Amino acid sequence: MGLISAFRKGLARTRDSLNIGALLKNGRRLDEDFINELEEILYEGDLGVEVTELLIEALRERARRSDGKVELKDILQEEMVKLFPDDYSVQIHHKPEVILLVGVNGCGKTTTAGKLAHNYIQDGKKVVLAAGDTFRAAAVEQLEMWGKRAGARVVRQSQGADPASVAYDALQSAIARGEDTLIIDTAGRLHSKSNLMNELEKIVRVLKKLDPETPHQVLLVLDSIIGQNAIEQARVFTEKAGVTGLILTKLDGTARGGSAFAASSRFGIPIQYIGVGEKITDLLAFDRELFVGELLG
Ligand SMILES: Nc1nc2c(ncn2[C@@H]2O[C@H](COP(=O)(O)OP(=O)(O)OP(=O)(O)O)[C@@H](O)[C@H]2O)c(=O)[nH]1
Ligand SMILES: [Mg+2]
Repeated sequence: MGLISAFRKGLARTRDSLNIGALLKNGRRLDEDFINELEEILYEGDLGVEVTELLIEALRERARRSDGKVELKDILQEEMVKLFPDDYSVQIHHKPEVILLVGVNGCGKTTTAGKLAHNYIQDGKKVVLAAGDTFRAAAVEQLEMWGKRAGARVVRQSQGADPASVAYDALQSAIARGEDTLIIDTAGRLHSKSNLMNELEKIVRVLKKLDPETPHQVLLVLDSIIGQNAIEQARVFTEKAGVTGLILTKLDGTARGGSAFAASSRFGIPIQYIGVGEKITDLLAFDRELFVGELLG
């Protein structure tokens, strides 16, 4: 499947539910009526109050300056794209590149670890997965299954082991073996439980003993269905673990894709990937033009 159709599939429900396409029909112009109708849709579409106000203000400004020459849909596309931070391009090479996956229970971390490993392996990288969820029964086996599917080595210890120690071992062996990418899975944790959040801090601290620049990426995995809750999760995980990017999973199953704007725009944290299904190939590098384009239909 091509990238555009994959984005289309992933955003179908959100697009149909927002239905901005209908609003754009019948020769509408960028006037106060249009802006008010759009504002209502956005409030209901999980973009959040702050982001909605930001967008509406930008549209009013455009309306003041508009000479009517730019298509309404193009104006909307331009202003919505601007809501996403645009600094994804920072691609400094590290070997190994250390990626820590964090998030609440069931958001899709382990699945995403497998999909990410697959993506990197497709890119010709040697990938190692670290089974940092030592808490949940069968978590290690689940990751090993993904490792097998993707063709990645898996570093594990026994259930109940210290996740920081698993992460440390994995990094040490990845360095020794000259592997390219280390992806660390972690146990699901509620952002409101401070002991579990401190455990994340410890993983980061211990990795830094081996290499102070690691982890290079801390990716917060967010289940799209949580909507506005994404903001609070992004706030706490960023505070404790220095989140560098977001991964929005299960977009295929929900109409709440608008929350992507909220979490990303509010904290200026770029979305790196979106999950659009349960298969190993269902993880797409985020592209804000494609994302907004598909939303507008
Ligand atoms: N439809 C769909 N399902 C997904 C996606 N990503 C993950 N899932 C499903 O979500 C469920 C939970 O995924 P896991 O990867 O086990 O989530 P987790 O965050 O590791 O869960 P814990 O380790 O228990 O915290 C599984 O049934 C996955 O197949 C996605 O992008 N789309
Ligand atoms: Mg898991």
